Amino acid sequence: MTTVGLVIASIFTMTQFVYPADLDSVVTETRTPSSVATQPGTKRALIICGLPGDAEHHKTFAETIGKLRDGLSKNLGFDLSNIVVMFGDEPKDGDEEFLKAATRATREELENTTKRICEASGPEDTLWVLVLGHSHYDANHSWLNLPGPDLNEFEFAKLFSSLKAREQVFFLTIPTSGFYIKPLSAKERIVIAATEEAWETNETEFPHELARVLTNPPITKDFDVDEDGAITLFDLYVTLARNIAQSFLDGEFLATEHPLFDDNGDGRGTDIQIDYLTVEQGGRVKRLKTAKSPPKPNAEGIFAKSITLPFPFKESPPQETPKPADEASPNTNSDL
Ligand SMILES: [Ca+2]
Repeated sequence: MTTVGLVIASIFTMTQFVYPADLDSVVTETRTPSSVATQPGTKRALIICGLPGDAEHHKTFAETIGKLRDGLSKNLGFDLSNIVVMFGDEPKDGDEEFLKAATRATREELENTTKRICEASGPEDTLWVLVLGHSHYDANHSWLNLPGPDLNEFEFAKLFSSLKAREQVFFLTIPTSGFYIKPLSAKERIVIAATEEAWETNETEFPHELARVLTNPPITKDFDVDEDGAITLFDLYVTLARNIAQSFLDGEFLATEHPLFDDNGDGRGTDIQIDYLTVEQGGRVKRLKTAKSPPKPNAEGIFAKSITLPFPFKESPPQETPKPADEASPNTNSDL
């Protein structure tokens, strides 16, 4: 990220953490924003991976699920016992124990498990739902590929219709996931889709980038994309969208996934990342102009900015101090 020397005052009410004055001078330390410690309720996560495909994809998805679980547990305060994993494939010898013990992600088991989670979740609780795997679009619906009967976006949304948790976050990381926004959308429910609607049917990079950021977050000053002094769900989403856009640029590929975001319940996904991506990344970087005008009531992203995430505070690595020329190239022939 390019360094912008502007500190944009937050217009949102939230507990903020303060950067140390000498940000670049200290090696990594950890610290938890105080607002997270006061969050009541249980934090649950449900990771659903449909049919992964061939052996290579089984391995890739298994590794990504492992990282997601690690990141949720180590960096976001989810107890491992409250992270439920459902996997579409039969376990294989090389799988980790948690995956071997995972419930099979069939339609029937999804109905049972989500019913159980919805019943257990109270109004003070948190539920994050992460969906991975493959899908197919039949010109009417996006279908999550499962062992046995598949599930479309409306059927998926219905699984969570009775959910009362205060913090509800959905990451639909599958192809054609833009279709899931409309049926899932609700006021103060965050729905993130890896792709637009229509024909973004290619395998997605989103779940793997999510796993990378959750396990190895950027340094805090880069992670805080809106520079409000807190790492929130807004920052996480924009970071993911930006990293994915940049990865297509780096590979000189045409971007085949364009993430969308909804948290205002209007049923329409928005590319709220657009003001934080460069023109080359598909954005328009107009942060200063945007930040000067207060957002409209019910604007997309306001609720996400109120959800502070307990990522450890991470400093810049210490800079290598260049050695003076005479030290860098000692005169080994000083006796001559
Ligand atoms: Ca922020």
